[in-house]
Amino acid sequence: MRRNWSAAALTGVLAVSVLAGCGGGGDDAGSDSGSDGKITLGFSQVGAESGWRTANTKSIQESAASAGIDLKFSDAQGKQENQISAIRNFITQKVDVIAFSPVVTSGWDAVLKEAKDAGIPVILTDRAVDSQDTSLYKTFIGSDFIVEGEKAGDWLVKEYEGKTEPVNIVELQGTTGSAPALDRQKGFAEKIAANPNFKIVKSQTGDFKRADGKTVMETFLQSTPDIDVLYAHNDDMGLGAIEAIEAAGKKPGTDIKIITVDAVKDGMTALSEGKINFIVECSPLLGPQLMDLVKKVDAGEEIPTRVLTEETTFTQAQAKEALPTRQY
Ligand code: GYE
Repeated sequence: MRRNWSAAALTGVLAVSVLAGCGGGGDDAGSDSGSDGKITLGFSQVGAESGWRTANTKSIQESAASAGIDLKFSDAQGKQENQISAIRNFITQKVDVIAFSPVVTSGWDAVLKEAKDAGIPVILTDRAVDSQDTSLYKTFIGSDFIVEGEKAGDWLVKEYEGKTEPVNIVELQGTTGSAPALDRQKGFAEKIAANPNFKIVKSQTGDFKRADGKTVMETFLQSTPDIDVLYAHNDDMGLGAIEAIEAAGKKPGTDIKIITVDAVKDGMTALSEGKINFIVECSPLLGPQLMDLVKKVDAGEEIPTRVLTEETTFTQAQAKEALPTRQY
């Protein structure tokens, strides 16, 4: 399909690689692509904020290795400016494909345009951007976070079916301005609107981190004695909150019902122990599918503009059953 740029650039790229073959070309660690015929993928990761993220990084690194793709991996430590400069570096290094998991949704147009002008295809991984111009990237692979929030809300609505007393909910949001935080909040809010007894009494970011989940939950517990439910946008924040709840002399999962998202091993263990009541799965194992898309994009093949991850939900019994074979 879009052979136009690849075809036009191909001769040039080959010539440049041959010339650059023994001369470096500015790449770090001498991982000069092209000379060995490998596809070079520049990947900018959000950071290492959660168990989900660590599993995602592992999946990407392992599947790049087994797909024979030369991966240039960059960790942005949670900062958008680091991601922007990593992407600019990838452009300078003339990688074949760029993939990244955008820390927040907004502010990407300029750098994405630079990649497009350089003829380097971009794949969004895990999180979306709010750019109006969808020609700035080839595809977006990842979960539907609104659906995840809806699944969390549906469970709660069922759990309190037929009950009439007020239900005080506190929410630990993910990273401010990130697609999963925005969408998990939205999907959940839409579903719980079905029951007028539900009230979100506090909602604050815990940045998807365990330590922040703990400290924010401490402040929730101090200011609001009457918490019935905690909805945490990921397992890690939920696990941090559990520590705060126990320190306050309350029983997580019993005194306060807890719903989280991700279903990483630590979360699933807490669920199997009854400290969490329900987990919505979000799979971090995007590596193999991503490498497949990278190869197709590099070959100029047509690919779907949206690739959705398949996911489920877990109750305590289901967590017990799934834990022994859980990969992450
Ligand atoms: O749920 C959270 C991580 O973007 C889906 O980011 C991802 C989220 C995941 O830090 O644990």
